[in-house]
Parts: sequence; structure tokens; C-alpha cells
Amino acid sequence: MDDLRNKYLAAIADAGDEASLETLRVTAVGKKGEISLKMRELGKMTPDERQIAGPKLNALKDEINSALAAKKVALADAALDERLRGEWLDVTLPGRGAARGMGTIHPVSQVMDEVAAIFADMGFAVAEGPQVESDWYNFDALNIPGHHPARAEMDTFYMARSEGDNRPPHVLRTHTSPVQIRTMEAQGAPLRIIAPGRVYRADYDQTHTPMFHQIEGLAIDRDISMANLKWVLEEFFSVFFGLDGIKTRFRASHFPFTEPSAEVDIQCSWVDGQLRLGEGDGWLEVLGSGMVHPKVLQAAGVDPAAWQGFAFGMGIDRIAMLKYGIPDLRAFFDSDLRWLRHYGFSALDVPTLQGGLNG
Ligand code: 2U9
Repeated sequence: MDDLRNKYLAAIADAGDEASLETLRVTAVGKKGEISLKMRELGKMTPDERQIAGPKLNALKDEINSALAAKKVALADAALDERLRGEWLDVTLPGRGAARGMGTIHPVSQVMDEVAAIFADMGFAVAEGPQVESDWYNFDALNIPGHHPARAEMDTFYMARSEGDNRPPHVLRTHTSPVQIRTMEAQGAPLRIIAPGRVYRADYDQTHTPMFHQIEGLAIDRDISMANLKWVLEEFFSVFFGLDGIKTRFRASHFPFTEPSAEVDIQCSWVDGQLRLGEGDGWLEVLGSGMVHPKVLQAAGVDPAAWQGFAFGMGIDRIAMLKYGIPDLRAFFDSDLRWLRHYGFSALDVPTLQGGLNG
């Protein structure tokens, strides 16, 4: 019995892999294994012999089984250690070749950050909302009912409904204005927010892409006026374009969600076919604005008898083109690496709270 024990424990200790361990198991304690055959011989023994040999054989079988199990775990651990040694990877190593080149910040991201920093300085928080909207938030709450021509003019993308579902379809938001409705509902008045983000209209030519970016602003308080709007916008454009005291011109206009409404131009001139902002007697349209329509306040749960405010909206892509002299809007979304390297920004040029750039 001792010989058997020594033989198998030594063989188990020596086993180099799981396959040889399994062979050993079959040879020792498998159905026709040496120990199992010995157990069968118990039947031929006298009761006295059996009483001594039986428990000894059982104990030996248990001991071999435990040694096999322990060795199996040890082999698996060793195999894992070996694999980890082979697959060891230093994620802090620099990449090779092209992978090592630094990416750039897209002009749209850069300008969004710049605009947010300037408005943050004037007390405006950034608000966000879903890009797939209900027709209530995108249209009705903004005083654009079903029959309103603005709905048709907006070239809306509609989401599909399942067959038999006759509810009005959701839309890809055509402006970020639903964000302001949702924020008024959630936070009430007073409020000062900007809503930057992607918007969608089915339109494609040199100055329109089906997805583009807007920043809208909203300030609600007891006695906010168009005068506050004018100051905020002039302050914004002065800091954004880095020009002191840039002049704006307000032209009467019409939007369903504001009353009165104004389109806003900034002062500019053209010299040798080159646009110069903040000088001369030309005007360049840059945004739309107005006092929030009482019906819109009402729809968002804000009492128009107690609160009023201004709102404005502008295209981020367009003001990015103006500030950084980028000629073609469509190139913004082509993902051409050469374009991105040329017009992109270093991640280290962080917009400051004073506006403008560090770099
Ligand atoms: C609420 C109330 C009023 C936002 C406004 C405009 C005028 C506007 C365009 C500029 C260029 C869109 O990107 S663009 O094509 N926007 O002319 N936007 S007033 O008015 C709001 C918004 C939200 C609750």
C-alpha cells in the first residue's frame, strides 16, 4: 500500500501538464485503475483482512484524488501565469508611426467650447436634451402648430412608427429649442441657459448640411428686456471675435416662438474680397432672436404674467467658418484627415473663461 501511495504521489507531483495528469488519474483511480482493482480484491479477503485493508484503500483513494485536484489547480495557475507573461502589454508605451500623431479638436467642438466659456462668464449654464424629439417639444410647445408653414419649411426628418400606430411620429430635432422647453419645465424661472448641439434638416447644398450645430440662448427673469439681449450679444461677439465694441444691427423679423423678433447683423466690410468684421459700413447676418412668446412660456409651465425673457439662436458651423476662415461647410463633416489637421485645434489650446484662446 505504501509503495502504491509513494508511486502515485510522486508521479502526480512530476506531472507536467493536464493531459499526463488525466492519464495518471485513469491509471490510479479510474474504473480499471490500479487502486480500483485492489478494491475489487477486497471481496476475496477474509473479513479480518478486509477490515484492515478496506479503510486503508479508501483513505489512499481519497488522498490520491485530493493530490490530483490540487495538482490540476496548480497546473492551471501555472498555465495562466505563463500566458500572462507572454501577453504582457505596456499600455504606456508610445504608439508606432501614424498612431503616434496627435489628433486635433474639430473646429465645431472648439467653437462650442469657446462659446460656452464666454456665456458661462455671463452666468449661462449649458443645457442638453435628446436629438430624437416628440412633435410637442420640437413644434407645438414652440408655438408651431400642425398647420403652421414653419413646420413644412423646416424639412423635418420623421422617425418611423410601427404599423397601426397612428400617433404623430417623433422627429430628429430641427433646432435645439426643445432643450429650453424641457429645462424650463424642469427648473422653472428664473433661468439663464445656452443649448448647444446637433440639429437636423433635410437640406444639402454649399451652405446647408442635413446635420448641423446650433447654439441657442435663453434668459428668463422678472424684467429681462431686448436691451439686455443687445448687451449680451454685443459682449459675446466682441469676446468671440476678439474685437472691442463690435456693433450690431437689429432688423425686425418673425419667428413663431418670439415676439417681437429680430435678426441680428454684425458690422463688417469687404476689402479685396476679404471679409473684415467689426469695421466699415456693411452688415453680416449672424443670428435670430427675440422676446420669448408668452404662449411658449405658458407651454413650458412658466407664468407669462410674472416672467419674461429673451432667446436667440445661431449656427455654430457658420460662426466657426467666419472666425477661422473656413470656406466650405460640407468639408466640416467629410472626416478628411488633411482637413482636420489643417483646421483642427491643439487639445492644449483650452478656451479660457475670459473667452478667446490661450494658445
Ligand atoms: C425657446 C424660445 C425661443 C430661439 C431662436 C432663432 C430666433 C433663429 C436660427 C439662427 C440660424 C437657426 O441655426 S439657424 O438656422 N435661429 O433665428 N432662434 S429665436 O428662440 C427660442 C428658443 C427656445 C423656448
